[in-house]
Amino acid sequence: MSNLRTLGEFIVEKQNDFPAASGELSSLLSSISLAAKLVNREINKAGLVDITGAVGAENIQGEAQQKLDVFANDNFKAALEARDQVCGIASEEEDQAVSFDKEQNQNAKYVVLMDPLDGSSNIDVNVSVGTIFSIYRRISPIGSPAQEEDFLQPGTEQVASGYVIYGSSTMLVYTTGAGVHGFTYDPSIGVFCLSHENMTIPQDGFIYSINEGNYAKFPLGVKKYIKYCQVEDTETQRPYTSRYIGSLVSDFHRNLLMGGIFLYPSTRSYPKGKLRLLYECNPIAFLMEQAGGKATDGVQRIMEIKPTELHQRVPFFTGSNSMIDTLHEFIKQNPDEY
Ligand code: P6P
Repeated sequence: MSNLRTLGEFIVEKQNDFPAASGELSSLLSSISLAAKLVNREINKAGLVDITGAVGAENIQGEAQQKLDVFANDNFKAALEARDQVCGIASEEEDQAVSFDKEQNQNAKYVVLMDPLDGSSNIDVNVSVGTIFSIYRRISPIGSPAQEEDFLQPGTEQVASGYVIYGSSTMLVYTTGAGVHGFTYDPSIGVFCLSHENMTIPQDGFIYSINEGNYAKFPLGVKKYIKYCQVEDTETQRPYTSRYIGSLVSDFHRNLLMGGIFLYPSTRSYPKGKLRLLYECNPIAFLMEQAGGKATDGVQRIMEIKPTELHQRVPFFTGSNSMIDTLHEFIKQNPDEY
């Protein structure tokens, strides 16, 4: 008798972790896993069909939209709209939030924010990419269209978040506030199977992840932390290892498993940081805190930031507690100087 536990079975088992929801989470997450399987199939053959490369359009971020970005966005949006639990979505690929019109959607309790294909510029060079999602209860009245306020809630209000990583194997990792659980996709049976129950990040880490090409533009405190990571000191196992893939989900997933710190500071080019608060930093922060780590903007918890606009960016630091604490010391000693 196989001891395989599928995503669906696990969610039902843990149903009571998702307050006041009779089966809604399982249906919501199964729609996400369905869309993930479709995106996974297209990514795995992207090199064979004309689906890599740019569509010639730009998204609101001013980034060239890759064909798979659009494919992923449309598939996740359709999968979520087809279920009765979601009244609207916000997406990195959509200029405005989308309120679903059908009655069964307007009677729904939840909104989903997502980056449908993060790191998609890496697809053409066969580097892992990911989908990131965040689930909130709506604030606006049930039975009405979703409103902007539903999407501008602080990360502490998330009821669930997760990511899909399309890597050497495809995994779905999520939390509902009761630990972080990872499921590996078995394409031969088309099912996500539990492979990493209760994922926790080591309290100490020895990997730092940052795009050092931007070193000259970093705040002084971050520059001093990078030099700290590079100094030889056997007692603290430095120099640390530098690992940076340039795909948030991949860098995050590796550090979650092995310990480490990911840094995307503000720079002169991105004075507010590059990563988006609502559909990159908050969902990742929820997972990291549930895994026993930290996620901040260099000063405060990411999840306590009150959002002001859909696509706002923030400086983002997340990882093992001891590494985040050390970084904060350097930032405190060297207030924002470049
Ligand atoms: P840079 C991908 O475009 C992304 O949003 C994240 O996945 C990744 O962590 C970051 O940008 C990489 O940015 O400036 O180092 O190329």
